Amino acid sequence: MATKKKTDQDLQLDKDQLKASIVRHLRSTLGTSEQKASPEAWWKATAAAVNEQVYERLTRTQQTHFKKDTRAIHYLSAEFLMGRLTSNNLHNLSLYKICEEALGELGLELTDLCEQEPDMALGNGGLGRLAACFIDSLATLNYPAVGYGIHYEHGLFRQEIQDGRQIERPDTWREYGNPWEICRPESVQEIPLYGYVETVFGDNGGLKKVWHAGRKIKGVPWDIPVVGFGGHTVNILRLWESRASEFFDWDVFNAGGYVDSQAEKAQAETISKVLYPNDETDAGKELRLIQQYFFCACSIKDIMRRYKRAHGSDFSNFAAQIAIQLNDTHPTVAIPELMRVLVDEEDLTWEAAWAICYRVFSYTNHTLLPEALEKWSVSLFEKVLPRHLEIIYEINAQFLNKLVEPKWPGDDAIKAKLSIIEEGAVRKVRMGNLCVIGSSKVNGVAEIHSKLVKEDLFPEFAALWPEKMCNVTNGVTPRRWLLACNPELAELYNEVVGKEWPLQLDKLRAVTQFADDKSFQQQFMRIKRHNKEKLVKVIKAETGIDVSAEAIFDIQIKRLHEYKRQQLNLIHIMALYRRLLANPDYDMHPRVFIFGSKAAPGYKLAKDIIYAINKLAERVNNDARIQGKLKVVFMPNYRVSLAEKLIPAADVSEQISTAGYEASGTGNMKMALNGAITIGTLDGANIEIAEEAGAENCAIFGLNVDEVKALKARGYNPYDFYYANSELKAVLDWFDTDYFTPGRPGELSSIKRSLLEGGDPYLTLADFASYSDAHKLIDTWYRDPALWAKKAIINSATMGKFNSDRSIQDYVERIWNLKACDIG
Ligand code: 73E
Repeated sequence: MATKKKTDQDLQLDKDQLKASIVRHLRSTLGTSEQKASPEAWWKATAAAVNEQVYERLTRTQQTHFKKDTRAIHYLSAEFLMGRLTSNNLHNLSLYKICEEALGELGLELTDLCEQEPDMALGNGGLGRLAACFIDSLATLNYPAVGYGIHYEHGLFRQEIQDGRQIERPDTWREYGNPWEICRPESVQEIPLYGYVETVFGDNGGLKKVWHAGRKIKGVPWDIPVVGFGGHTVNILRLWESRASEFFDWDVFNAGGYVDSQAEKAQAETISKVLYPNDETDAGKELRLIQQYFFCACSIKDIMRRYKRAHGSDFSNFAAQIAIQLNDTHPTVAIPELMRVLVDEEDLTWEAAWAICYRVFSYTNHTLLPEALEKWSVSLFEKVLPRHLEIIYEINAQFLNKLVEPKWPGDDAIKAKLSIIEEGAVRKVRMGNLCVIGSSKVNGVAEIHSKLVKEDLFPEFAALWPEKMCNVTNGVTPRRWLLACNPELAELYNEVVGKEWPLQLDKLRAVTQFADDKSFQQQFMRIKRHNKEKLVKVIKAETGIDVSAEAIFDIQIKRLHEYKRQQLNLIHIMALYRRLLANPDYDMHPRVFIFGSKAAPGYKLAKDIIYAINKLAERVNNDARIQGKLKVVFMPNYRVSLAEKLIPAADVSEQISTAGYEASGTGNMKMALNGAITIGTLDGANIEIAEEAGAENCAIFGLNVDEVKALKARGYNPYDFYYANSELKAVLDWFDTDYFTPGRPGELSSIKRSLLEGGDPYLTLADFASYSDAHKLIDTWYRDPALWAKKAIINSATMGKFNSDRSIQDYVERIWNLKACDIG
């Protein structure tokens, strides 16, 4: 029976309906009552009520996409750092206000209920959060899209700080069930692993490869609905959970001996058990390769199934219907997997399959750091994915013979460099090269980064395919990173420029005309002050530290890595402390330095830096001599939901990476959008932020990319800077004393060692003096409230470019060639 399609209007709830629905779900879904329900039950009942709306719109979206047979983008990413979804879904469905009222009538605070939700921390940092912003924008712009990833049972570890040191505890985001995910047993997939390849005669008399898997793993999909702003399109994020398969090939497996079936099950489930906590480093572990293959193979099967439902086995439309974006090299194995499926299972010729394959895939590079560029040993590949290795060899042979040899005849050095296989004592598969060869487009994530990808990382590939390389500057969703996290500023903007800015962030530029307006400045700074006061309470609750909202809130929040240079911030704070001790009247506006950062568990120096920050904090915060002019706060367990509290309260945004190392950064965009002034190097998106806001509204310091290269080429000697700057020398020597670790001298020495004997690979000492000057400038600016307000306003109002909707629109035009699909 045909039912009349509901319009958005038909679906829209009023307060009383929502309230009734929440209470109904409290009773019938949560099995409790208003009298005894816990805050958690209330949160889940609210989510269930919201889900009624979500599911209606999800079904409508899926039916429309199917009926219109739309081309879709499939965003493959090993990480999606979603954070919390309740407030976001309410905002995107225009239900936030009425939900607040409905709960208010029930005697509850919506913001309190939102605090019940654990973060979905299925990512390490910027790369995972970018994927989350992108799927928000795709749904918002009504593009047919599916996010594909891994349903980690444990996301990024929870960080505790004990005696100043980081302790890792397991993350348990779904221990008691998560209301935003739906299990889809009807779409389970089975994935082969290990085994061997046999060559047989095919039906047409030709030779054919058959992969006899050593074992099979079940992939169970969990769907998280992704509600676009305005609630028209609801796409899905599909995350694969691994389970033991009922199927078991005893013939093959018995050859290797008996294995206890329980152990078998545990092994299968290990695959999606935990997120590797390494940001910007290659784990190089067998399980990681299996994780990557597992989610890629499940996703390719899922894409195939959906394509064949509409087109059968006619693959002539495949590349027109399907676009796949590889979020860094982590999903690269999807390329040989699609080749395998097309050639071995669908019987296409190699040439036909390849013509489809490279048109389907595109690759985003996120980093130039050598330690992050993935390489898998050939022997591991051969063991886990024997057929894929053969396919990679064939792709490589064709590439070298048909493209490299004609362009550089007889040049073996270039062949060795461009080959997918790295020769040496341990032969390796270079996933970056495979990505470039197997993709129609390759993009970097900020102008400067894309230039370096082209000129330094892949220059020969760029010479072969000049059209392939492009840039898409990152962005962030203004719904989460302004509308939801900074409601007072959002309201002020609504009044001044109207309510379109969450979709058209460029509209905020009109606010610049009030940058000099006294009364607007006061309103703007009153909001900042209020956000800081709220953060003061959070800091007290989380760390016990008292800070004053009078002070400048100077924030560095990001993963801990030497190239991001938290150590530069640290030594500068120590320098300020020394100045204050030497001269109690040292003239500076009170400053609170706030850090939030997780270190990879095996990254010793990063953990030492966290320890040093905490030890410095203990000493400084309890030193009456400096009269509260300096405070240092390390906020434990930095995560998306904490970022939402820190960012609206930031006066100063620390973006101090060594130029050339931070591909883009996205925290820099979020803080500027919320009215913070950037102190930063000319690196990544900082360059474009300074272009938009005006260099005079940022505190830019340090060596630029060319100067970094030149200094390294000349031969950088950190001792030159150590001996030339007595303050710097004194600060570094402080690390060897027990001033911050009473009775335990040397506990912080590793930091000094890395900066001197270690050669200071990230040029911390070279940039110190310039960084210190930039901080002095910040201090003078802040002491002129009108000047500061003006700069803060201009920063916030000029961040329109960094809307992730703009990034997605760039991807659509430069790479994906997609059409928006009207659902209404
Ligand atoms: O500059 C950031 C960038 O803003 C970059 O470091 C980060 O990606 C962000 C989004 O484009 C990034 N993460 C990783 N590589 N680049 C990475 C590498 C291996 C594992 C996990 C993350």
